[in-house]
Amino acid sequence: MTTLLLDADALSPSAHQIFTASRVDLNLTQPPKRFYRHGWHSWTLAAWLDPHEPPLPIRAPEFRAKDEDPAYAFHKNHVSAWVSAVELAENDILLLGALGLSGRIELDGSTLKGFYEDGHQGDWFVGRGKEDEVFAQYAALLETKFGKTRFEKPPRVWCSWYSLYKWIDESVLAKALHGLGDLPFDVFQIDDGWEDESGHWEAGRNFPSGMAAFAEKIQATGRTAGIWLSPFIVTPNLKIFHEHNDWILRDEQGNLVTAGRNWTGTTYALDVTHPAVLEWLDRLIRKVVGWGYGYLKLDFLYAGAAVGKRYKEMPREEAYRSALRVMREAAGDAYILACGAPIIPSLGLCDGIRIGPDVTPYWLNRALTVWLNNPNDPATQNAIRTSLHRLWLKPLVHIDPDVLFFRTRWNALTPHENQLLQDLGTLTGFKGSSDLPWWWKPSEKEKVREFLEAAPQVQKLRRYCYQIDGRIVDFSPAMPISVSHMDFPVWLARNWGFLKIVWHQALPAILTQRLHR
Ligand code: 9PG
Repeated sequence: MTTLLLDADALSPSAHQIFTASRVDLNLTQPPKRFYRHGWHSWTLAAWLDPHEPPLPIRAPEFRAKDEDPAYAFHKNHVSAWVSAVELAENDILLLGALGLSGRIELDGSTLKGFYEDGHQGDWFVGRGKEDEVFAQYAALLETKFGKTRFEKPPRVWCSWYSLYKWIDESVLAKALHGLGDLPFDVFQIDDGWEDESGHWEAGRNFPSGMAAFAEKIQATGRTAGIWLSPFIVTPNLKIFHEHNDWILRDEQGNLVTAGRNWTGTTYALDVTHPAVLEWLDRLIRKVVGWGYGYLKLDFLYAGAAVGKRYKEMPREEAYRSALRVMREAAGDAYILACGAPIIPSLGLCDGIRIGPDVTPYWLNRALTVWLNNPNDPATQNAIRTSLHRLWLKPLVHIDPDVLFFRTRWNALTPHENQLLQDLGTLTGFKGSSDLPWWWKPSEKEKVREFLEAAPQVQKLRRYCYQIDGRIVDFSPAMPISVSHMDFPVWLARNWGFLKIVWHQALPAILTQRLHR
């Protein structure tokens, strides 16, 4: 093991260096004013934080498993995945970035401690200077190491999730496809809900004509057919869960590793080093591409890098990357959008990556975000915050901030909040929507066309402030992170079922007994 000791003062402005070490201790002489924390996967918080505020674990375990890197969910210090930075002075930052898959950086008082989780040696980049320049240098090194997207321009995508959610069937999707008319969407993507159960990847009961028939329908409109899959997770209701129980990842004690909850309930992670699992993944992707789908949204990918004891012993993110490579090869020319995906281990193997949590047609759910201390929860504010802190990835991969809303129907965002989300879409260049065409007023539909065709001039003024075609856009309202130290709401949520029984059954029983006495 080699630990490299560095002094921040020794790095002059605009200097950068590359080192090989298993640990790097970067002494800052004093605790920094701001600390850049980069979340592990698509939905996990990326933001400049006040280091005096200690990290607070997400309160609900179901969300912790889905939204955080499980290895550091209870760490006493802030831990950043692969890259971290501190502010030394106005627009003078110091960045420490790993160039290997399992690099993490902990802020311990006034020391930035970089380490490789597997204990091996790896490369590190240390750079000092203007924020955008230093991040660009780090991104360029990542490109050399892992590669970049193969496509010039991100596609414009219509996706079924944020209007229909799970409630899709072939007739409502056919109506949506027809309703889009000649709007310049390049991809029509079917999201979760086409399958009866995540893990059983066949047309569900709502798609009696089969998935190949629907892909053909999409292609007939001149668009690429897109489909959603969560290839690394399975649910206990599946046949393979029981028939191939050895495919499911277990921890050191032999217990199954959960991968958080999704809409169907608790999910489990596949052991992606198992040869039979890799073969199954290869066949799955070839089948779906064979149906005619040229755009694959691969979701809940973090499950491939869950903490556990694998068939083949290797660092979890290496296991993840090898399995993603199998799917990349099986996908041929198809576009891969990685979602819920560990960021750096996906580079070079996917074409686009979701860079924030899900958007919602409202700004924030205080119960889920604030009371549960979960800034990764689906909410437009959370999505804008994290995505904006990941714009530096743009030269490497198409960065998907999730869909934008053009509808006023079923939309509780204020016009200003909605405009901020659209402006974020402009910054990333990835343009998507889920609005049902019949929800748009004629003027809104025209706005969609204009937006999809526009290529406005964008200029960055400050960290959260941009100029888009002469209009000043300030994203600061999306930046605050509120946490709660109050336990009562959580207690209430946990005990709701019990309280209901007391209220509806026990209490009346006691009262009637009294009355009868
Ligand atoms: C489909 C969706 C969409 C979406 C993805 C992902 O249970 N949950 O709390 C939960 C939150 C978000 C989530 C899924 C489940 O979103 O980001 O675009 O594809 O899956 O299920």
